[in-house]
Amino acid sequence: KKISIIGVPSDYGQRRRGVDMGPSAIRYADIIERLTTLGYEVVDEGDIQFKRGNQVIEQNNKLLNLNEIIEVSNHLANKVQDVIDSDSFPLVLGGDHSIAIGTLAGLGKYYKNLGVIWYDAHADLNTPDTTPSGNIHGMPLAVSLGLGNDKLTMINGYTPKIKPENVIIIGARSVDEGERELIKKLGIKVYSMHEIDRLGMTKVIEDAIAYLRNQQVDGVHLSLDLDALDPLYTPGVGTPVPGGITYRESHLAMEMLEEAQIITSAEFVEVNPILDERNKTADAAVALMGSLFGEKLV
Ligand code: DIR
Ligand code: MN
Ligand code: MN
Ligand code: MN
Repeated sequence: KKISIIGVPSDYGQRRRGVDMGPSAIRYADIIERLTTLGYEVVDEGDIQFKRGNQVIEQNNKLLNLNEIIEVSNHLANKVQDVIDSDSFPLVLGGDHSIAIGTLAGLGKYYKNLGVIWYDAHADLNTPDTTPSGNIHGMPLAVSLGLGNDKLTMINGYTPKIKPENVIIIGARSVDEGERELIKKLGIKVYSMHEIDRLGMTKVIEDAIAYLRNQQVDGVHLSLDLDALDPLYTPGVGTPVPGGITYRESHLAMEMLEEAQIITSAEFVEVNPILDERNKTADAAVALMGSLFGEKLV
């Protein structure tokens, strides 16, 4: 039982500074101790190295900081592959959600039928044609499906990284028009807040697990954007949306995923300590990681 922590201090996928400090905030919230107590060998791989500094705004107004994100993604994809090669569980700490491009580019080299649980208030299915913001953190799911800018879709030399029928979005409540059309066109499974309210989180996760098993996936990646939770519980995020998933529902989801022993890699993104209340969001992230890795209340 080995977990490798990979920090990705990137804020290039959006315009609010501070999310590059997410990995520090999560380490400060005692992630290593928490997982070590559960009996894992925890290896901190440190942070991915790349040039950091002022964001290059408007280099391309439909693909903000494109070149920087390509560099981060390449480094991260390589690191994720190294971790899998060492028979360890890749646990990636963001950074904004654009880092998922690199994570999935690494994972896709090993998993030919990877399942993905995208736990997020947003669908992250924009392309340069549909983006309302130019922010690449609104695009990583589309990019991984092979849609969008070629330099992004071709990271690590191949595309697509995942298949639409293996993706499940949970927690959506802020979806752009182009994303809505893409969800329909590709038939992506979405449990929006409506389904979570109506069915309850227990049924949502049971269904999600059954669906992925039926797809005969060879692994499942959990991409958890802390803005999936209601901003009451995770205020330290760049794009908070009210009406979100509760803290307890999220723990339940993690606990059920752990019981099913289905998750083979994970990333926790969008923790921005500058926007936070005394590291509450990183604390929540670490608590959820505890549940995901088998912490029990009694
Ligand atoms: C919006 C916001 N859909 C965009 N996306 C965010 O800019 O593309 N994703 N915040 O997490
Ligand atoms: Mn470099
Ligand atoms: Mn996201
Ligand atoms: Mn989001």
